[in-house]
Amino acid sequence: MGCPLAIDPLVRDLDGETHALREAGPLTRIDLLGAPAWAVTGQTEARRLLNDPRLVKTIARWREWRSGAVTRGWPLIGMVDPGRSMFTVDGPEHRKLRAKTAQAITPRRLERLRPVIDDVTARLLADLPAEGTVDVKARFAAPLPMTVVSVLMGVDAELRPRQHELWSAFFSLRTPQDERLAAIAELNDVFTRMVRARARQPADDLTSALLRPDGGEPLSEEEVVGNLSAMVAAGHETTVSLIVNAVRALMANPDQLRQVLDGEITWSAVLEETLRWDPPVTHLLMRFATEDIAIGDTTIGEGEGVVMSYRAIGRDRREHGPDADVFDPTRPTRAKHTTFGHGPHICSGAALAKLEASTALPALFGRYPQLRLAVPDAELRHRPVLTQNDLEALPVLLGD
Ligand code: HEM
Ligand code: PLO
Repeated sequence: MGCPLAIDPLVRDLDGETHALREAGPLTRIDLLGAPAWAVTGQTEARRLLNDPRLVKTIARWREWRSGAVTRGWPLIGMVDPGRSMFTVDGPEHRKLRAKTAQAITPRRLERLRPVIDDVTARLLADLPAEGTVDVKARFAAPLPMTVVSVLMGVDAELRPRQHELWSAFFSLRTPQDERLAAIAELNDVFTRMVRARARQPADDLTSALLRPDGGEPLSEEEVVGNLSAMVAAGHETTVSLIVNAVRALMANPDQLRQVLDGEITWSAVLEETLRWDPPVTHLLMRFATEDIAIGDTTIGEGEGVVMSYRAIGRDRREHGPDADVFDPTRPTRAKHTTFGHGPHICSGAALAKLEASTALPALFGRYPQLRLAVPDAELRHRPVLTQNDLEALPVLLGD
């Protein structure tokens, strides 16, 4: 077996890393800041493993955790040991923890959020300075999902700026570990206070709904806090990148942008191809094997960790053909990606993410059809976030 491929926490060459992973095969050994794991880069293998009950979320099954090789000092610990929520349990318990949130964001219930999405989009657009270089990430793409998920869950407006800072510290691998652990503790405090307030006085939000037993067994305070934290983290951190990466891809492909603006290519096709080609999630940490699992000519050993490397999975040539590295919203397989996951933990917020992006993008390009990058594309940099595909900034010129 070759040397495990070390994943760069500073994300200095994301395309290079995605290619190296894909070329290493559908299952390959990686090094995650000192911890060994398997990376899955093939779509067929990913789907098979995501439906395999022998792979579980609980860190108690991880060999490196049991041996003490990985501790809370490991920078990625917040992704694999964040406490109890739908994200960290499996089987019947998982179904129970997930049911109410999944029901609350069905397409029908989402209609209630549409006016919020429209209003926030319009306000953010109106506030953009018409001249000079504008960071569309900071000024447009980032505030929308944070506001929408906060309204959905009932997070008060005055808490949102601090939330933004705390999540940013949580994800960045430049954050010293003691500061990251402090940010995790503060987030947990804020959400616990919020859940207690809703328990005393329910409001018309999903956090209050999570506290209602509705004839079933009630969730514990820890479970409600965990689900709230999962929704806020997942609901904002991913959708920002979907909007940013779609804007970037269109600016780099002016012919396709023209076809989109002329109505020859749909916004939905642009979103699906962005989700495949440059997805919001680079690596999804982590699942653990409860017994040896044979897949192809590889065996994942009992206790080993498995990462879904979604960006490499989107470039699988067996699924998308020899030109899988080309951004092409007209490709027939554009929607046949696995970017929202697969199996029991498949993303429950996919419809919401698409609703937000399919409101934001036409509004932005409709208002500013001349939109173009203010710096060469090659100068754009990623944030030091191993799991998320997160550009530092997207500087553009809006007008003529
Ligand atoms: C789970 C991707 C947007 C809420 C997931 C998973 C993926 C994913 C890959 C599977 C995790 C796993 O296998 O453990 C994305 C992408 C998004 C997006 C690419 C945007 C383009 C959202 C939004 C929300 C959301 C807007 C909520 C408002 C969740 C939750 C889970 C999840 C709660 C955990 C589900 C579970 O473990 O049962 N997402 N997501 N996501 N997502 Fe999303
Ligand atoms: C963030 C820390 C929370 O305390 C627990 C949590 C739950 C859901 C996770 C989220 C964390 C990180 C971002 C994840 C999200 C589910 C989907 C989202 C992984 C660990 C993606 C795909 O990026």
